[in-house]
Amino acid sequence: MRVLILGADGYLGWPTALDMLKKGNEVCLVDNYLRRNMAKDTQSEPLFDTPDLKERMALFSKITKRKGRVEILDCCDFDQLLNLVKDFRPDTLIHFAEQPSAPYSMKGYKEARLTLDNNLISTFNVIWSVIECVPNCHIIKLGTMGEYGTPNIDIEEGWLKVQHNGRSNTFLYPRQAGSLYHTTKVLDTDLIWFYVRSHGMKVTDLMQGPVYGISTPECDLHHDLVPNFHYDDIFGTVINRFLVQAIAGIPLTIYGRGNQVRGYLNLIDTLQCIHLAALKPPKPGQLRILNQFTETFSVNEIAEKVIEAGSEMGLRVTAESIQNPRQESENHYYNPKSTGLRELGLIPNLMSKEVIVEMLKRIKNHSDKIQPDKIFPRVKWKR
Ligand code: USQ
Repeated sequence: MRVLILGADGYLGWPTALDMLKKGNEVCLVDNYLRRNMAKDTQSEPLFDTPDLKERMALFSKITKRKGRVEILDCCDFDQLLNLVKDFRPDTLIHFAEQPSAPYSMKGYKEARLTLDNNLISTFNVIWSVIECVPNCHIIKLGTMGEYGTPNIDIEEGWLKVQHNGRSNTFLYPRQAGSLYHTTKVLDTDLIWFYVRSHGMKVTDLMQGPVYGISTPECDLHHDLVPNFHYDDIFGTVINRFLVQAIAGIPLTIYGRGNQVRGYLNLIDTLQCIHLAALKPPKPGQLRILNQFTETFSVNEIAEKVIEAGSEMGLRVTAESIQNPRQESENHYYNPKSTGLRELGLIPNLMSKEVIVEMLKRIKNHSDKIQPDKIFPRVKWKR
């Protein structure tokens, strides 16, 4: 396959690119370093320094003799993206090029506006560059389980059959996101669904839960190939944050009552899901929505698991409920379905004690780099 990866410098984009190269695909990696710059601006730098995309790719190709093309460009610039798509002619386009942080999107007007502009315009440009140059290309778009929110009914996989006054119809499952970031993903889905209907596009929208994990087999070929790993309050996801807090001896920061349940998955399973989706595209005119997580936990359950794994390593890990900076339900029903990816062949790597211990050991090797002032929440949803 000819695979175009937008947002290839990110936590998910970079390991996906290496995985696609290893599998023998022709890969073009695109990024404009938005996340790197936002992390610097908000003092949220990752735990490990990562060389820039061109340097990292040069290193990977030196080790493996497999080389991806790297382009530094902004997907919000339509002409640049269109020219690249025209030239590279992808069979599969994977769109990660969005501002990924819910807290960042809730910081203030400037950050909310950047999130809205960047996420919607990049998606709109992706759609139009495919329509204009490669209408048969399969778009794989990273959405989020957070699009659904926490409704008091079972969460279906993208669609809901509604019975009304004796008639029935199937609609996009109702969405009610809990941050502006998550709301931009809802708007993306609506945009995509419109163009799928009007232009017969082939799109997979992956509703992904929070991801955890440090590395992947290809990223482990050299210490400079490891993905960026955030543990700060803005870009760090909850499990990665708890691992760092455990090593730093800081009580795990449970927001509010800690009964918030989400669907989680290991970084290596994100790569599996994307590869499986790419191998079996939907039909023209089909918007395929897949719920992408492997297991659900409450925040309290995650804390218990990290405490248990920590004690195995002789660490005395504690947890503390702190005021929740977000507006979210702390006690809610949560029963999301996720059968589509398993039907495509996903074999989940679950969050066992061994997996957590392994991650803790890796972080321990970098404990001197942990900056405690990056840990406590700095952004409140409501001021
Ligand atoms: N939480 C804590 N303590 C912390 C950090 C988070 O209790 O120190 C709680 C949050 O309040 C929330 C849950 O953990 O209830 C998950 O938070 P998160 O920061 O791991 O995830 P979130 O902000 O929802 O966003 C992350 C990614 C985002 C992706 C999303 C999937 O940053 O890009 O879309 O996970 S989902 O949440 O399913 O929408």
